[in-house]
Amino acid sequence: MEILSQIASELECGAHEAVRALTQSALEQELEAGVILERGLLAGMQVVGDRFRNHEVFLPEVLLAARAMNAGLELLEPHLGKAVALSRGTVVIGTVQGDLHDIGKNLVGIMLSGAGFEVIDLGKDVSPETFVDTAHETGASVIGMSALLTTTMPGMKKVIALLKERGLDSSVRTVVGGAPVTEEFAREIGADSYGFDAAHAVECVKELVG
Ligand code: B1M
Repeated sequence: MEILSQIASELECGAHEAVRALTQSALEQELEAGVILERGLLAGMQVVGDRFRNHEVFLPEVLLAARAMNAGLELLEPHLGKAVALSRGTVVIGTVQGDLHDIGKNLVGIMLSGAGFEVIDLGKDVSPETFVDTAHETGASVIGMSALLTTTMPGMKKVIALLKERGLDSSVRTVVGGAPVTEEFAREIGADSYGFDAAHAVECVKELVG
């Protein structure tokens, strides 16, 4: 669809106002929020990621693309997932220490809220202590961790170790995800579950709170 490729190409240029306006028009044309996300915003971000890897664009362009992505996401948020009246439980989410990527984590939060979970979003660059203390203090039953860098993935293992050390690992379960994270890595570090995308993360959390 024309408008979806326009969203993708404006996002590639980092034109956040155009992305916001086009996302609004797409919603007014009654396109599904999930389709606008996948074939518009995420398609554009994929191109930016590939160009960044090939050194065709640099950090400033990626930052502008991320700002444009967030402008579109803000409008999609109320439409992603059906809001459920009853709270299914509390989930603490965040991006692990040293890691500033938060777009995927934000999506996970939006989807979890849409599915009826109470979400406590700790943001990015979150220390193991903050994850564990917050889960303990709020009575959360799940911690969801995101990592986008191979160098920050070990932060997930530290959170799981700290939960064990404090005897909380049976009451607070863990879900991990993010582009470099694999099911095998999740198993290796003793995570309870691995979500390959935001929608799957919701399924994982539902299973864990059972
Ligand atoms: Co950076 N970056 N970045 N970056 N960045 C990547 C991740 C990279 C793959 C780019 C590349 O080389 N092609 C590369 C990592 C290489 C590696 O580690 N192997 C990289 C690098 C190297 C860096 C810097 C080190 C660059 C530098 O400074 N030289 C630096 C690090 C800063 C830091 O964190 N300390 C850096 C900085 C940045 C920006 C700040 C400019 C910006 C982030 C802005 C922001 O998030 N607010 C940025 C961006 C935007 C990217 C790319 C282009 C896009 C990431 C993104 O948002 N994707 C990325 C390339 C790429 O991934 N193609 C790249 C869209 C998002 C929806 O996908 O987060 O994967 P994602 O989430 C997915 C799934 O992974 C999953 O669900 C989502 C889909 O539904 N998921 C979960 C995510 N979390 C989950 C949690 C779950 C379950 C599923 O359970 C809890």
